[in-house]
Amino acid sequence: MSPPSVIGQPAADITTPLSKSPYKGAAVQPIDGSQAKTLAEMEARWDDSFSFAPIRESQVSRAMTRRYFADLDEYAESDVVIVGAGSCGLSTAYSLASRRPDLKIAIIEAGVAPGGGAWLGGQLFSAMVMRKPADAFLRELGVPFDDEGAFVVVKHAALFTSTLLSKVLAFPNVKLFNATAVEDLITRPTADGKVRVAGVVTNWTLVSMHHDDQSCMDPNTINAPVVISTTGHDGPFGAFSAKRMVSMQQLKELGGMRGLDMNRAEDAIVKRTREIVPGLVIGGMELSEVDGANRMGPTFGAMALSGVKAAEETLKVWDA
Ligand code: 48N
Repeated sequence: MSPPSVIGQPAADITTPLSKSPYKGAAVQPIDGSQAKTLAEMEARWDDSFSFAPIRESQVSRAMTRRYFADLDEYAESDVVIVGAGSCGLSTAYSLASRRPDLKIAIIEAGVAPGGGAWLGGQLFSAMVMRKPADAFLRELGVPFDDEGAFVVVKHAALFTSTLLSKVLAFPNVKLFNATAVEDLITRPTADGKVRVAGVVTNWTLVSMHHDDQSCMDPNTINAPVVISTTGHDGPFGAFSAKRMVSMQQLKELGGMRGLDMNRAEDAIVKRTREIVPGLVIGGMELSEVDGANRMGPTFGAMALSGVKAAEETLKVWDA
């Protein structure tokens, strides 16, 4: 029995695209080998003969743990550590990894889900606005957008973030350690009595959140000559490195994020993305807590271009 008709037209065959689809220009995906081509074929393929290849549970455990611990071993010495996989951190990782496939880049993200605040546009609305010239970054990623003149709109923020995330994770020289928090920074003294940042101190995020009710849950470490901190301006771990620089007396005080002013905020955040102390570059909204930039609210161009700039500032440090 053929399925009930959709939008008033009986489907001749559920594998045949509806000719009168309301989704104009809907890309009709070619049916590839993973999909049946006829109703008869559909029925046949799920019969008693269907079965997954056999496995022993320990094979699954070893497939995961061998890779994870090999990665921990390999990235214990990284060339760059990016703290925070929000829109700025991921844009930084993309810009750096695409330009320098020779650099080993570790991304540490406290959340189980990377992406930070970039899964929605603003007040839980879906669309994401980016002011020009950030559209160039979207073109580089291949993210489609509507051009509205001075700004562009991605139809769903998750389209930007998932595309960026998938490209970052596909780089062979990038490893994402999510559900992992940076709890401190590794430092070295400099000749003038200050500090150079030389890596990060990490722990499982769930462990970091229970230091007060458990004892002796010491952390792990990653050495790296450059750390890029993009931990945002709020959230349970927000503005992490800015706050740590104050508590280490390398910054006098937090700058204190100012009120919302899109025009001032986005220019300032991108222009001020820089190396704050030797070995530590800060970008994205975390910067508003370093020197009191305004917030920009639901527009994300500065996050993307602050990431591009953070990558360039890092290469300056690296090539210095
Ligand atoms: O998305 P965020 O919070 O930060 P950014 O700077 O990438 O993007 C900011 C942007 O989403 C806005 O806030 C927009 C533009 N609104 C502005 C406004 O005016 O309100 O991502 C930071 C990421 C998060 O995923 C955190 O989980 C993570 O950093 N994080 C950490 N990860 C590891 N260790 C830590 N200590 C840590 N702290 C935060």
